[in-house]
Formats: sequence, structure tokens, C-alpha cells
Amino acid sequence: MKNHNLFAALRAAFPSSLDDVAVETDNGLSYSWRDLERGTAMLANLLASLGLPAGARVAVQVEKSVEAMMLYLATLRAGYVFLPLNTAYQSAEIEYFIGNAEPSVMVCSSKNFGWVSKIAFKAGTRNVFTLDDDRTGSLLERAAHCSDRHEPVQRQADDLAAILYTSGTTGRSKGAMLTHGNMLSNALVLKDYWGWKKGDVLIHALPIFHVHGLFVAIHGALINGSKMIWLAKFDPKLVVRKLPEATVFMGVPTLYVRLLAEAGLTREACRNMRLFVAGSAPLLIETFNEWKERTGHTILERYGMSETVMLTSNPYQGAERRGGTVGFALPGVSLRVQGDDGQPLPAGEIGGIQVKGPNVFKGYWRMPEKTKEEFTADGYFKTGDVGKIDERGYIVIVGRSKDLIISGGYNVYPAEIEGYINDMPGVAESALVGVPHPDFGEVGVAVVIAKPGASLEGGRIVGELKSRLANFKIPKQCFVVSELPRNTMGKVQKNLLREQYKGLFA
Ligand code: MCA
Ligand code: AMP
Repeated sequence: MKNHNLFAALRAAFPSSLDDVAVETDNGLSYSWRDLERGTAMLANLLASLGLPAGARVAVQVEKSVEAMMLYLATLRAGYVFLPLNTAYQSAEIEYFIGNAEPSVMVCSSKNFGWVSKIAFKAGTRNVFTLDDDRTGSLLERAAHCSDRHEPVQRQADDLAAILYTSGTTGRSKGAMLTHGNMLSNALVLKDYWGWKKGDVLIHALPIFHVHGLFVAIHGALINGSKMIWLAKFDPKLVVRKLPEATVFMGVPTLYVRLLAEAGLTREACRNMRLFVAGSAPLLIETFNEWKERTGHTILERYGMSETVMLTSNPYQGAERRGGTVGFALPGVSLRVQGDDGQPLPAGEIGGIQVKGPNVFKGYWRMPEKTKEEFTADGYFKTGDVGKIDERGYIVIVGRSKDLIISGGYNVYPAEIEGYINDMPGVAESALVGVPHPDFGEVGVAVVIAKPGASLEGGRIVGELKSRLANFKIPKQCFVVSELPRNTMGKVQKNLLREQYKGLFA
């Protein structure tokens, strides 16, 4: 019987010369393909030794390291479900994810072990390990005693491989369930579509707890047997220094904006580069044009979601890469734009983007009703993005029907932040809106109304949020006002607030 385990497919693409370098890190370490093979086998054997139930979740909140990537691969290899968590999440956020996903294993940084293990044990998680970015921690200590041989566990294409938490219109996060088949189909399509070839070297500078860094970048390199230059953190100067050794780079728009501020970013530095990919947030046409002028390279913009991995891409070859568009639906993906009446719209008209394909997720974890709501009767997933197909067939995203702010490539759900602000003493109501920002693309600004007789201060509200939420979710400014603009139905008109505050960071 064919094994559809994603790890098995990635492993099959390793070069035959296993002693070649697979990953080179920014602190001078070098990992061979054999190291990846052995390291993931030992970690998979450790997971297998824990007697976990079928479909067990392995939740991970650790700093970026090659070992953390190996833990992801080992979870696939052992047939369990990987649940990556942003390192910026604080206790209230982690408590929700652990309570909701009920992982059997939690892996955290040793500096967080005290509070994370408390939350995990309380939620019934039996196994809590530590993993630090200097190759220490109880996870590796335990794995060191395990065999370095392991046969990838038999999986069907429809079996769960990962759960990625993402929010929606309601403040609470939903776990998007991605299968081995979702991710393998997408990785194979991108390998072909982006022309991956022998000798490619990827600069990996993204975090590894979201789709972009964990799946698009890592799967892309591994399924092509390509070396990665591994940066623990995005550092524009270091990226520029490494460019001559690389052929492929992937980033959110903020990374491109910051790289453009480097004098060392020149055509000469990019002489060996083949492909620059951008996504996760809209790439400004100014950035697209400036990049072309400075480097001679045309950024390839693509579009995806946690629920779908990659959906569309500008062409690698054979046609123009058009700035301001996200290209065409990838092979195997059906994409349509629908009007409010549920009918498909002709080219040029703006409506809701809906998609179908082997990459589209299985549903939201333990939320069958929510899952049903997000799909049409004929099986299309409603992305919540608003767009059109232009006269040449390129897809253009013009906005979102979901109330979402994308800041530096991270999603911020206003409903969640408003919920925290509204619970503060003296607050009657609040609204969080996204406004343009030169570095992060968009940032949140909070507008708050006090209860009669209460006195509030924006700075204190921000301070209070900082102690409870991931840093990228914190509004960059908070205004206390006497009223919020409303329509005749009494609904807050966020468009007017966006207009009012749009020049704040100009
Ligand atoms: C950091 N800060 C931010 C953000 N990041 N504020 C708003 N938005 C952000 N994204 C703030 C912190 O709160 C802090 O503020 C200050 O900046 C410094 O924090 P630090 O962590 O040092 O920031 P940094 O290292 O400069 O990080 C910026 C970054 C990072 C490198 C752009 O945000 C990043 O790696 N973004 C990539 C996200 C990503 O991978 N997205 C892919 C999602 P203070 O000093 O006031 O505390 S996958 C996806 O969306 C889909 C599926 C797709 O299509 O790919
Ligand atoms: P996430 O929930 O983190 O998976 O974020 C997915 C959302 O990011 C999509 O629904 C889009 O709104 C947005 N997104 C991803 N890529 C692009 C892009 N190239 N241009 C505009 N928005 C994008």
C-alpha cells in the first residue's frame, strides 16, 4: 500500500549523497541530509515511545532552530499532528490553544517551562518537554537515547498532519486541519510552478510557526533536495550578505521593505538569485517597482491561507509577473469570484473569492458547524478575501470581507483585541482598525469610549494589553474618544475610522 505520509515524500527527495550539506545556519553550524534523516528518526522514535493515542497533537512553542524543524518533520514521520504556536503568544493565548487542541505533547522553551507546563498539565497534557535554540533541552536529551532508524508511519492522504490556529470573524481562533495530502499536493505543484531545480539554495529567514516559513519554504527546499541557509531571525544585513550564495528567497512584504533600506542590496548582490517570492500580505506596487529597479528581479507574488496553503501565484515563466496581482490559480485549484447573490461574477467585477482543490483543508478542529458555514453547497471554501479577475485573467485582491488586519505578515483579529479592551474597567466600547504603516504595511489603532464618569488613558490601555497579548497584536496607538461613528443600524463604521486615522504613520 502506498504511504501518503508527507515526510516519506520529502525524505524520498533527499539527494543520494546524504553527506552533502542540507542546512547551514547563521551561527556557523552545518547539518547534512544524513543529520536530518537521523535526527528526525530519533525524535520520531521518542514520540513513538510515549504511547500516544492515534491522532495525538504535538504542540510546539519554541524559538526557531533546525532542531525545531526536525521536530516538525519527526511528528509527520511518527504519524502525529503538529501544532505550531507563535513564540509571541502569552499565557492567555496558550491556555486557549492547549485547552482547545488538547495536545498529548507540549514542547516549549526552557525559559517558559514554568508557566507553560502548568497550563499543559492542568489541561491533561502528560508530556511536556523543553527545546532551546542552542541544541539543549529535555526533548533532545531524551531523543539521544532513541534509535536513529525509523520507518515513516503509514498515512492516508486524508489523515491529519497539522493544525494551524487562525481566527475569523468571531474573536476566538479556529484550528484549521491540514492533511498530508493537502500539503504534499501543494508542495509538488509549487516545485513545478516555481521551477525549483538542482543547485537551488534557499535563504530561510521567516518564522517557522506559520504556513509561509513552515510549509512553503521548508517543503519547497526539502522536496527539491535543496540546501537552506537558515537564519534564526530576519536580519536584513545578513540576508544581503548571504544573497550571493543563494538562488531563492521568500518573504512577507515587510522583509522586502526592510531589505530595500540596505545600501548593499544591489544587482551584484543578487547575481546568482533566481527567484524572490512574496506573500502573506499585499505587496505595495511601490515596493514591487523599487525592487525591480534596484535588483533587476521581478518579485513573484502569490496568495495563500492557513486553510488552503498556496492558492494562486504569478507565473515563474512564460508570462508577465504583474505587480498588484496575485497571478493565477495554481494547477489543480479552482478559483471563482462570487457576487452577493451567490452567482459567479464575470471578469473585472468585484466579489468574494472562493476556492476548491486538493490543497483545501479538511475543516476546523471540533467546529463542524463553523466548517459548514465556510463552504458553499458545491464544495467551495469562502476565503473571506474580496477580489476580481482582471482582463488578462490575473487575480487581484482588493480587500477582505473578514475583519482582519495583517501587520508585518501576522494576522490580527480586531474582535479579539476589542474583547480584551471591552473587559477593562471603565471601558464602554472599542473598535480596532487597520491603518497604513510604512514598515508593517498595516497596523492596528484602537479607538475607545469610556463609561460615563470613568476616566481612561490610551497609554494605560496599551500597557494593559501588552501584559496579556502577543506583541504584534498590540495597537500602535489608542485614542479615547466620546463617540464612534455609526450607521443607521447602529453598527460602528470602521471605514470612517480607517479614513480618519489613515495618515497617522504616513
Ligand atoms: C514585530 N512587531 C510588530 C510585528 N513584528 N508589530 C506589528 N506587526 C508585526 N508583524 C513589533 C513588536 O511588537 C515590537 O514592538 C517591535 O516590533 C520589535 O519586535 P521584534 O520581534 O524584534 O520585531 P522584528 O524581529 O523586527 O519582527 C518583524 C518581522 C516579523 C520580521 C517583520 O513580524 C516577522 O517575521 N513577520 C513575518 C510573519 C510571517 O511569517 N507571516 C506568514 C504567515 P515593541 O517594541 O513596541 O514591543 S503565513 C500566511 O499569512 C499565509 C498562509 C501566507 O499566504 O503565507
Ligand atoms: P492566514 O490566516 O495567516 O493564513 O492569512 C491568510 C490571509 O492572508 C488571506 O486570506 C489573505 O487575506 C492574506 N494574504 C495572503 N497572501 C496575500 C497576498 N499576496 N496579498 C494579499 N493578501 C494576502
